[in-house]
Amino acid sequence: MHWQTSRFRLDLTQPRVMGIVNVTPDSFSDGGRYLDPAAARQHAERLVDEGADLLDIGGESTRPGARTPDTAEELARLRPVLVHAVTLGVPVSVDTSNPDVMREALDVGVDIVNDVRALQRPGAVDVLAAHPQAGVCLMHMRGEPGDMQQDPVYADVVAEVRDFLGERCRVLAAAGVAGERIVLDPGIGFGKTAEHNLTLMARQRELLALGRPLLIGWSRKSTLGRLTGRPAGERVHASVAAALMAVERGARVVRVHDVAATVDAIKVWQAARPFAVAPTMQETDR
Ligand code: HH2
Repeated sequence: MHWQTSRFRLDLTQPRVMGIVNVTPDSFSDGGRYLDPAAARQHAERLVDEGADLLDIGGESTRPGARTPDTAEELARLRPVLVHAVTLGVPVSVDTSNPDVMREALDVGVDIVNDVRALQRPGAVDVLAAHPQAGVCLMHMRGEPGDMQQDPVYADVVAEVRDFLGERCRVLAAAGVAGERIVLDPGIGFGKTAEHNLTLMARQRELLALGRPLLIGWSRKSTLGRLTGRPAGERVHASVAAALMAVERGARVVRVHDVAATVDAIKVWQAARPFAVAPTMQETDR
């Protein structure tokens, strides 16, 4: 199992950690912290040092009610950070729904387009189809950030997410985008109540029937706040627990803010799998 991207063919036989860099004034958990390009570049380097296998860089917050920046504004935020990130030796994705931003990002060497709107904006599929092998993450969202949390209703959230993602895969296949370039994401928190999100976790394995790797983003999300009673900045433990559960249920990429903690947790998980090679102990095992 692998993910074909512009510069890297990413082996997904082991779970991968995607570190988040939000170059935004208004992201829900770290808005404004990395709006300055120097701070964002430094943060990207730190995440790679902490063991991130990929970086996801976004210039638009998708939190409920956030304002959508125009193309010039989004690119002004992203460009200096992307140009640096592609020198760090890991695949870089751009978190955008804007086809003009996707094109520019791919031109500066970005490997993956991560689109919470699953390439539904006019022209977005064409950008990916025109590129020989850029990777793409297609995410499910019900509605738009402005209204998505206004009482979302599903007959069967897992079936609806699965059908939507399957349909988007067919659209991309028809446009000539090879399946090996595509990863799928149920979109935790995007037009979903806490119950919907937890149902997606409980029945996550059903999404594996789509035949493509799953990427999941639970990091610091409000369902974890509801479960723990903690604000976004204090959800690291809950986020690690959710990421590990997602991995256990077949996710191949987890999108996280707290890279070091997640990397440690996945190391423990990997070492304890029945088929893992036992690590050699250098000192007395305690
Ligand atoms: N979540 C967020 C943004 N982009 N992309 C994918 N594929 N999956 C996700 O779950 C996902 C995503 C929201 O998190 P964050 O980037 O921290 O916040 P904001 O959108 O406010 O910048």
